[in-house]
Amino acid sequence: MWVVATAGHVDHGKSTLVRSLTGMEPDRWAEERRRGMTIDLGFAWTTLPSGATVAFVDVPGHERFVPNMLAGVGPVPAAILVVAADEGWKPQSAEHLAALDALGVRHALLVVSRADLADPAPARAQALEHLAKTTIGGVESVAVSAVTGAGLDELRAALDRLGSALPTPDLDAPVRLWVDRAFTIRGSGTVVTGTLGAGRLSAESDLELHASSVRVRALQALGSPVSTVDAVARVAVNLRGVERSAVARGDALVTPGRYTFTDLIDVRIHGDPVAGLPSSAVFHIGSAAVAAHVRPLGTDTARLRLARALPLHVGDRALLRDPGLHHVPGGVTVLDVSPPPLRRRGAAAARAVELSTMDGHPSSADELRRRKLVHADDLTRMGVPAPAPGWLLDPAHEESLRARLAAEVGAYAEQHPVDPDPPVDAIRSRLGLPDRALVERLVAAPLTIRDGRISSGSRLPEKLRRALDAVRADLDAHPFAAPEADRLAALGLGPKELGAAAKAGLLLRIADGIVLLPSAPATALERLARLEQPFTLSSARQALGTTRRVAVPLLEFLHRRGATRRLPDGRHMVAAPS
Ligand SMILES: Nc1nc2c(ncn2[C@@H]2O[C@H](COP(=O)(O)OP(=O)(O)OP(=O)(O)O)[C@@H](O)[C@H]2O)c(=O)[nH]1
Ligand SMILES: [Mg+2]
Repeated sequence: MWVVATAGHVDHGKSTLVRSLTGMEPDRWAEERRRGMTIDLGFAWTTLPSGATVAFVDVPGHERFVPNMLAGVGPVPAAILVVAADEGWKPQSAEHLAALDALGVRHALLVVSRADLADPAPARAQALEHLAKTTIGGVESVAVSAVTGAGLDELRAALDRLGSALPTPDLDAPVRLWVDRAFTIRGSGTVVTGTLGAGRLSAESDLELHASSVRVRALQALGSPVSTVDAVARVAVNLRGVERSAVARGDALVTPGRYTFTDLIDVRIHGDPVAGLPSSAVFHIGSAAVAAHVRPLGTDTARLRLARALPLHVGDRALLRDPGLHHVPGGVTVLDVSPPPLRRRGAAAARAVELSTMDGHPSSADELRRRKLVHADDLTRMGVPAPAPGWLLDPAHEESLRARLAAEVGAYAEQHPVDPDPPVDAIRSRLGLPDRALVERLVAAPLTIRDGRISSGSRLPEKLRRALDAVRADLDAHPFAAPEADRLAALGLGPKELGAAAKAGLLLRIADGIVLLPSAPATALERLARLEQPFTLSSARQALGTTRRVAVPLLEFLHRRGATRRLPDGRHMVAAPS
């Protein structure tokens, strides 16, 4: 099956043509038949001489119903432009053609209708001239009369040629079925219909509707139940557990995890200059028509804030229309479905420059360069093929993160001399990364991860080590000249750092603020043992070459250890070795 939409000015004979070709009535509503005018979309199908089935989406030509027309042609890859021989080119001939062009419809056929009423040649020449100016270019044309039947066989043959020239649909592509009708069938529940442009639908499969999961209960194509439907096709989907009121034209059923539901996009606008656009317009894609606030960014690019989120991909073609002005500005190409916020001063100007380099062609390398860090699942949802699963890092960004990580690990160690190894999560949050797995990936030798912490191998940070080296050098020269408070302060050695040094066995803390080398007690004992026993504090101070500030706590320290004894008269003696 393939699907073709009609297009053309009001009353030019679109519905009559569909009726003549299919024997089915495209004007479904009594009001349409009473007024002799199509209001909403009509659906019909027939078998062509080749045996192929073609389904028609018949659209209204009246200018008031252009939104319905757009909903019909939006998801359809081919169109029949109908121009009446007796009327020639008219405003909605032009508007519909511009819409087809903007939406990227490349395959079309010109039908000059009502050929029994006038010579079709002038209308044909006029229409071909307009078509030639669009990306549709040259097309086949057929003159027909629904009254006499002239040209209908030729038209059937031309339709077969149009159908066989269409690109083969990608059946592995994700599904995005834009709903054009939603109704209830007694006993079955909610049914939606649409044109399946790509991919494959199966009964009992799961889809997303408004970013939540729904299940397909049953499928129909061309009025008959089927278990799977391949694109391109008209399809009716019976949904399980979805209220009729929860779904309407303009919604889309999509393959789970394959589309970004977004209300903020950056786009390129083709045709009219962006500066001339109104600040509010209607964004049309598929069967959806959503109010959009337009913020120009650059000469042909803009940021659109949509009134509701739509499932979109980078590269989607859409259309912006100002309902007040009955003309179609050029189409829109979606450049970014997850654009960065523009908060900083100058961010909008920078973004405009960036957008000028983007073309809507999905590229993971470009996305990585711009985003620096992105999850493969998010790329997939943007319609950008991911080169690998999981988190993806721009190579240049990865290098700079690795350097920042090493610096953060060092900084953490300085702030936490006692426990210098930072928890992985502390570094994750300092680097502003969304996942521990990324930190683990950035940790490189000499750093390692041990027990959920990043270890730099050396227990003490560099700055602390240098300060301690200075103190130890002083003490090597004068073992009992404990550094004064101002010296310690100058070296950045507070109680925390001294505690860490003590823990690491680099210094011995004999009292608050009094540090010596760990070898000091043994050296002291050696010298004190050479004194006449017992000895006074004063002689101990002289033997050690120090002051009371150190001698008093040192003797207390030795006493606590049982290395010296204190006599009732206040003198000291070295305890006999036991
Ligand atoms: N003489 C003649 N009249 C035709 C032919 N095709 C359509 N008509 C008449 O033209 C009028 C409009 O035809 P429709 O098929 O309703 O036109 P339409 O393009 O579907 O109109 P909208 O859906 O309202 O845009 C009707 O009165 C038709 O009977 C034809 O080939 N010859
Ligand atoms: Mg009609």
